[in-house]
Amino acid sequence: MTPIMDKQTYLKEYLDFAIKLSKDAGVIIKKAIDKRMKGGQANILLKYDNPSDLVTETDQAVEQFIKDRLTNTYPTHRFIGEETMAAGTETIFTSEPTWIVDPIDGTTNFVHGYPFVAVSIGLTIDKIPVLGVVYNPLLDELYSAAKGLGAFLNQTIPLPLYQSPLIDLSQCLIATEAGSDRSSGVLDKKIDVIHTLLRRTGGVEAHSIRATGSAALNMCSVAKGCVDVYWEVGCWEWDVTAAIVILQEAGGIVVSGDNQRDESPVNIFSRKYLAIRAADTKSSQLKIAHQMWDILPDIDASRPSVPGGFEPLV
Ligand code: LIP
Repeated sequence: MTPIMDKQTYLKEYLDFAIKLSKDAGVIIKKAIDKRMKGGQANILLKYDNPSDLVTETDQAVEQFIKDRLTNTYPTHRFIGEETMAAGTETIFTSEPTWIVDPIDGTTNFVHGYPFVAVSIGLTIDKIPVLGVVYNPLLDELYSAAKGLGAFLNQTIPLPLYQSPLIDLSQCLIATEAGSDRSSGVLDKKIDVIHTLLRRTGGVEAHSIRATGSAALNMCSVAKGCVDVYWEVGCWEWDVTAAIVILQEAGGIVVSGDNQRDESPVNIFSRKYLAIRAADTKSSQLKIAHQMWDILPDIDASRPSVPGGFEPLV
């Protein structure tokens, strides 16, 4: 990047770079899954000894591949990656350009061959998410966006694909996830929310619930317009940063997934996300957000104490 470049020009340069990087990473993921589906091993490891939070050697290899390529190309930029943080590196978040990467979002799907697996590459500048690329190499679907440049599927098809008025939560298709915290204090509250969303008597009786097993792909489905709402508590900044930009550029909003009713854009480190698709008016999006907030309990998603710490150092 040269100083005379304007913001959109360098964002376009970063975007082209991230798209190529995601496709190259996708080749590694695709090869690994093909090998596994022919009887190979996934070499599954457990993160923090949690049997519900899987990591594989492919997650680690793909993250190293992405990190090396980023560091060689943009040596002054910072890096936050799922596996780097899991290995105990501190999360340092500054105004410098910072790449926030999940090498495989949907690791459990990767292990089972369920085809909702994505590499997620986000970028913040001045602490604001400005660029996102989410690539599913199994379905060959690439979602990309940069601030002010629009959001696209496979680089040419503008998002959202589908658009209709947002009327009421009862008419919504809602994505959510079980997540990796299976303690009953957390799980019971999530199941209660799902029950309230689906129940007829005293509930919302929404159209239905979906779960792809990938936060990034859930949010990209909202960007596409085929899912109206996505709510998750407990996933991480690397799961959502790229997809937040894609959804925002597709006309959607992402606010806090707790019950504080904060209408401003979500803090990417909050681990509580509520995404609403594009609609003809902001007030109809906020109506859906408030209807969700009406039923959301307080769920603990504090950042665990692990070697190196997980609180972002700012
Ligand atoms: C996963 C998320 C998923 C969430 C899991 C986990 P991973 O990411 O995308 O939506 O429910 O807790 O965070 O671990 O496959 O990168």
